[in-house]
Amino acid sequence: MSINMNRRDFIKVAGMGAGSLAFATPLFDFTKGEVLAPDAVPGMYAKKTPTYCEICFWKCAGWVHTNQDGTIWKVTGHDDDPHSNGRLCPRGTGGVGMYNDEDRLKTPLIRTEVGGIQTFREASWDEAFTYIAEGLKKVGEEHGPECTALFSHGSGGKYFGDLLKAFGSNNITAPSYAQCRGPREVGFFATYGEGVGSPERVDIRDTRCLVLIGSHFGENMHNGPVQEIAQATAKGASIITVDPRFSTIASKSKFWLPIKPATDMALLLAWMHVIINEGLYDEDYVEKYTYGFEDLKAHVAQMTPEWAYGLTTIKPETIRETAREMANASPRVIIHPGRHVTWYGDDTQRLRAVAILNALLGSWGRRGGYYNPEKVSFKSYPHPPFPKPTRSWKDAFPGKYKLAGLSLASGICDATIPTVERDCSFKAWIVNGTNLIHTLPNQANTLKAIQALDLMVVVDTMPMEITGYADVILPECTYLERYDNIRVSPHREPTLALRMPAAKPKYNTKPAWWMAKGIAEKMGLGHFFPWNDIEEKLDWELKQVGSSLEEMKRLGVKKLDRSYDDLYPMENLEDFEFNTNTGKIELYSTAMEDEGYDPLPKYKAHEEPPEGYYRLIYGRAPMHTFSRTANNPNLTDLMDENSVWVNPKVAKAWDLKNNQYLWLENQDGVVSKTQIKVRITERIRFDSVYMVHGFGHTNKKLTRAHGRGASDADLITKVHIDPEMGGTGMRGNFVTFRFEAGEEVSS
Ligand SMILES: Nc1nc2c(c(=O)[nH]1)N[C@H]1C(S)=C(S)[C@@H](COP(=O)(O)OP(=O)(O)OC[C@H]3O[C@@H](n4cnc5c(=O)[nH]c(N)nc54)[C@H](O)[C@@H]3O)O[C@H]1N2
Ligand SMILES: Nc1nc2c(c(=O)[nH]1)N[C@H]1C(S)=C(S)[C@@H](COP(=O)(O)OP(=O)(O)OC[C@H]3O[C@@H](n4cnc5c(=O)[nH]c(N)nc54)[C@H](O)[C@@H]3O)O[C@H]1N2
Ligand code: SF4
Ligand SMILES: [Mo]
Repeated sequence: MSINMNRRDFIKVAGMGAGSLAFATPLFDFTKGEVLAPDAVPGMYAKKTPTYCEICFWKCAGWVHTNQDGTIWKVTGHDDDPHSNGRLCPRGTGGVGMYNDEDRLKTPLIRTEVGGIQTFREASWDEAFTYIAEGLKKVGEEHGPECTALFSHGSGGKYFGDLLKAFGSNNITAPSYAQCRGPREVGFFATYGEGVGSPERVDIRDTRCLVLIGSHFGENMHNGPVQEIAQATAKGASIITVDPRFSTIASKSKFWLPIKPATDMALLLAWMHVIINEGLYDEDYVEKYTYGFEDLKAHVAQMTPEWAYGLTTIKPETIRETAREMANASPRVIIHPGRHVTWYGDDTQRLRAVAILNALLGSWGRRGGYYNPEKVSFKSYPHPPFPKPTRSWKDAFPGKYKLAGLSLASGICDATIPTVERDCSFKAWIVNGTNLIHTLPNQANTLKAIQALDLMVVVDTMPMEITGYADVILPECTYLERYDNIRVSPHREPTLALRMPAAKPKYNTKPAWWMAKGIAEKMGLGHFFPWNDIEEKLDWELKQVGSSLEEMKRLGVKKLDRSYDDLYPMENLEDFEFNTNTGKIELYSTAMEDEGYDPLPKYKAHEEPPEGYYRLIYGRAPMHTFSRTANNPNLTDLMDENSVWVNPKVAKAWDLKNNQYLWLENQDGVVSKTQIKVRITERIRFDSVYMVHGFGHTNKKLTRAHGRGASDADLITKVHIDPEMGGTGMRGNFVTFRFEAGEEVSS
């Protein structure tokens, strides 16, 4: 790596021995679909234990099946669970590979120096906790506890969050906001006074028309929508897919609009133009519920399909035809809000346009549109009040990102790099379940921040890239080996779901709750974790809502009744006051205006690829989740590298051959650290290339993932920041082909 790393070198040498020979052979390989009948092997089907999946954040509830000797052999869906409806996706089924992966982190490790070379040494849990407690306290004394931050993605984050809050810091962040769905929440909140939430409140199963702008279900394997799309299409629903790539879902759609990337706003505005000018909108709904219709009408008056054609390359007739298709289905139509929406930096505004279009068609609060979700009102085990921090990450960005509803992972990273103006930068990070090297854009910036830290603790299950920069590594056991908080996510009906250990943790690994409580005790903060063990805490919490741990161990999932019959609150134009300044759905956003942002979404031209470069776009593969599954033995069996999709015209111009390996170089001269295979296909436009995110691992300890495929994250050095909420637009990077390695040698 070119960056100076004296303070914290990436540690390549395996400093660990314990358990490294312990190799657990999976009972058998069921990834190719040959799931044995329960009685196929005597004694195989001995026990099932409730869980909810951690392979992605859809959190499907299921059962973990163990055989007589206690070995986990498969995970299946839970029939009563609205997230999974009894079925897991390929990744969830392959979750057992995470448990069996022999490359797992096995024991706590502490950075040390031997003969001038940095390495990790094995440590006891007690030693590791003492090291962390002292490190955090030192930062607290020298700079204030507010100079510590938690980056977390996943269940254990709640416990480390409580640890940080008990210490006096509120700087708790996840990449699922500024790198994922933040702009969507802000765009919808500004319009409806409510966000979309997760799972998304979209009533796909009863819709008549589903519009997908970039959302690539089928590759994006979120279980609920994928199942509901099948239900809806079986009942005759149509799908309109807008994607520069012929995605799996595009192939199942009535209309595929191969839009020129970065121009979706023009299409959305032209659709509004047609819907308003042809009188296709839901007049009663707009009249009763919305604010600013006349302003919107004037705003889109000139934004004709002919205007949009010049920008989007979508023919005017197709724009009209698809607008009519949506209107015919109204109000049972969903212009889907998407999920990973941090694309071009004007994403909050694009999502505002999506929100407005839904309002014109009267789909919010209506069957087949957007339903009103409910979750169990859940009380956490009581603890003393947390101290009030006097500073927060926001202080580093005066007057900026005023609509950010949650903290920004990228913002905290930026505020860790010291500047002369700022009196305190972040000095300690706890990183739990997020591989920031692959997750945050602009790796050089992330590494610069890491070099400025006094302490970095990484809690992970695998020796991912981020662990190589840690001072202390804490190995978490997998979700199949632990308790976590009760899942209470909102849905059509409120549910509870339990995750409990199906097997003893392998190696010297432990659950997050145990680690956070242990560190708190070392720091004299044990009273914030006033339960003896997690079972006591969960049982108390469950009893408050009329269940118990004993009951949940039997049921796994418990459905509760809704408190009100208001799944579709606007179905019959019932009175409703929205949580906005005007109490209405704000087509014209007064909140945006008050903060100095555009009250109506505007089209903004984005930079085009220079000659010989192509826009880098990325997405998901059905059998992998981000970078976290790339070493999973079951899932690498299904897909073990990504490829770069190249249009035949481009391939011809560069004389590329299918399956040829090459490197990619971006507009800033940054070269991918690893090689990637070429896939020549008409399914991608000539101005873009496409790859699946999550490959191109450089840590040699990932024996299956190391060096396989390339990482889009390596090439995302330019970031377009959303002015409203700080989301990091990552699709404004351009790449060209390169036939030799870059200077950076993979670590
Ligand atoms: N370039 C690029 N960047 C992106 C994206 C992209 O498509 N391209 N996608 C963005 C989006 S939408 C999101 S939501 C984020 C996702 O960002 P992340 O969630 O950070 O994604 P991963 O790369 O999977 O990193 C997860 C880490 O958690 C570890 N882990 C897995 N299970 C456990 C566990 O049970 N306990 C603990 N302690 N650790 C565990 C894994 O080993 C891995 O190191 O990334 C964002 N960043
Ligand atoms: N299998 C699997 N499923 C997952 C995940 C996973 O890791 N693996 N992660 C989950 C998470 S956290 C998230 S956030 C979601 C992300 O998944 P989604 O929210 O569905 O999709 P995006 O990542 O926004 O978009 C990817 C698609 O956008 C297209 N695209 C690129 N540029 C443009 C453009 O300018 N305009 C338009 N209209 N389309 C464009 C790409 O060709 C690609 O098909 O997936 C979720 N589901
Ligand atoms: S969608 Fe798949 S990976 Fe995600 S939680 Fe459900 S089963 Fe697990
Ligand atoms: Mo995401």
